[in-house]
Amino acid sequence: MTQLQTASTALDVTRVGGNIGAVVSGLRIGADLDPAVLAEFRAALLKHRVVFLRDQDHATDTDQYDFAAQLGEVTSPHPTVRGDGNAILPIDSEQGAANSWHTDVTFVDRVPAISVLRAVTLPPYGGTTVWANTVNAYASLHPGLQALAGRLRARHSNLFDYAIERPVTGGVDVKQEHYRAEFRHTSFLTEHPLVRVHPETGEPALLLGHFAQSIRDLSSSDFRDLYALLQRHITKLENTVRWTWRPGDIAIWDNRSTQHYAVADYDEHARLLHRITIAGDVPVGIGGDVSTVLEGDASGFSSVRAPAA
Ligand SMILES: O=C(O)CCC(=O)C(=O)O
Ligand SMILES: [Fe+2]
Repeated sequence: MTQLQTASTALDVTRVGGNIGAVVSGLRIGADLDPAVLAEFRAALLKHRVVFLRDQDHATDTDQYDFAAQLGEVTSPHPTVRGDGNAILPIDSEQGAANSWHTDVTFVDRVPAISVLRAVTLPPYGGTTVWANTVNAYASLHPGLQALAGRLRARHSNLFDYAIERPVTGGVDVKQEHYRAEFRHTSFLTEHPLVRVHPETGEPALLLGHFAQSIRDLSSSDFRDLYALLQRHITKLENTVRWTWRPGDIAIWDNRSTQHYAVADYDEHARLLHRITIAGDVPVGIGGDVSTVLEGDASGFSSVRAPAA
């Protein structure tokens, strides 16, 4: 039998779905990871779009931060939400649920590259998270639709209409209202190419999700129909992976090639995760066009990484 010459691998990568998602084992998060391990980890992340680490029960906020800092520049918690005042954005069921499809923080020009999400408190049932592959969604479109999408630019705002995306049932909750007000206290509006080229892999990906509010020079009804059509391709079940959280789990996703959705099916149970994001580039379209800021200054969120030439 021929011996396959492969680089020594420190990590085990086990796919979860055929189009997205893998469990990575052999990595204990914290400071000072071996550069070779980090390189392998990053390659797995770029390939599988979202990777899951299990059994990281030792991990504290500091371990999460130290790990994240080895993946790139850590951003502040959020452009409008204070979080822990340093790097962590608590994803707390008391403040609401992210149960609509989105890519994180697309209302600024410097869309985060990577998100690192750690389970802190989990409900006894439900509360899964689903990710979808936006590179695959683009690649599987009809060439005519690819050409159409490639010519368009969408406007993303943090003032999107929660009432439409997430109908409130059972009255308005004070903590949720407070969070919503904090989220919206400064308005951001950024125009992105609808198809962005992934800065590390060169792959085209659809850039949409719930912060997208309009498409330049398109009527709102045409926007809604086109948005629905493209989101349907993105969120086709075969293009997704659904993760059932266990204590000690950490999910890391490439925010440039995915959308995600937090399934809010855990009744009144508490659910808390801690998120850290890694700074990303300003998106560039397939024609070389760059995202432009229409409103808001995100310099306090992360430094701007110039678009790759
Ligand atoms: O609650 C979750 O599982 C994910 C929430 C979310 O959208 C995020 O962490 O960016
Ligand atoms: Fe999110």
